[in-house]
Amino acid sequence: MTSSTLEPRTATGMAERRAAVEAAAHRIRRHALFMGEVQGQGYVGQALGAADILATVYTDQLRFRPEDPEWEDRDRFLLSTGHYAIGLYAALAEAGIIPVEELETYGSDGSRLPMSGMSTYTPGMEISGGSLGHGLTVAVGLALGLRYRGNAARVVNFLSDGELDEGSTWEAAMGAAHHRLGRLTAVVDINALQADGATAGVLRTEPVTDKWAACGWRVFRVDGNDVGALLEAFDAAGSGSAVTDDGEGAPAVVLCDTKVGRGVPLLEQREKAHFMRIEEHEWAICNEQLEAGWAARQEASQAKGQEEKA
Ligand SMILES: Cc1ncc(C[n+]2csc(CCOP(=O)(O)OP(=O)(O)O)c2C)c(N)n1
Ligand SMILES: [Mg+2]
Repeated sequence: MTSSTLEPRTATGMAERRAAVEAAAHRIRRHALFMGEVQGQGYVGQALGAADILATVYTDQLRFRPEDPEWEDRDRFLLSTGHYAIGLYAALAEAGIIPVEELETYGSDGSRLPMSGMSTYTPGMEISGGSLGHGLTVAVGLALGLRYRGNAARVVNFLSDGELDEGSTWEAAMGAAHHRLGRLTAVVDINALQADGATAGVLRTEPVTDKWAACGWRVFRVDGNDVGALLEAFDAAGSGSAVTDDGEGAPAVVLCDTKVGRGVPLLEQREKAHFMRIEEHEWAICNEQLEAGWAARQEASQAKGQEEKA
């Protein structure tokens, strides 16, 4: 497995930033398949779908010190969806907060990397998230507390579309706008899926853009597997004239339409995608498909670059 530690924001130009994030997203996908294979199952589809979001946040957006995960001025990333922990562990390994070698302990007895995220177990895991629908409420309190203390850290809360079924999410959304928490960003993984089936069939939450706007948020909706679009949305969400130096302003939400299993066609087509059981012989196919897709994309972007130069 390739390993590398990413320093946040080493790249400056948009093309460079995008390339750095895309490479990190690929490694996050690789790590996720590796962890899934060790366990033989898991929330692999979510990690693959959200890899571009996680890479954007950890490679490009957040300020943190890998050697000091408790650094007081760090930006906070709150994963309210505990079952997405596999994706976050991959991102934390990429960020240098946990060792890449530790990923193979995922889901094992005594591991710091349990299947559902636990803040007391894992460095860089800000909250425990097994009970869904609470992350945004914690994020609101945290953002408010940081502002009272004069700390300019950004708070980013990652939610799933299933969490939009929960009343507590909307109470928090209204509270954030009421308190003008301009340094709070919510990011929603709209993968159109929940444990009980398609999101549209469980509870119709659309039009979600209008709902967030009605609660007083600045809203950005993007293809959550398009790194360029993610970078632009996160840049706009994080700063700008919309937020005062004291952090007062409308909070921002980045609504990300993603594809479960993204990057591995075999898994993109799975019907039962919430908790994937993957046969032993299928892991090699998954890894091959991931690498083949990445190689093809690299070739295409190199050819495009040469065309543009010519
Ligand atoms: C408060 C609460 N209610 C129910 C559950 C059971 N549960 C676990 S995952 C899940 C699906 C939630 O939707 P989403 O996160 O969008 O699913 P995914 O995209 O990962 O398939 C549910 C209902 C839970 N963990 N917490
Ligand atoms: Mg979902």
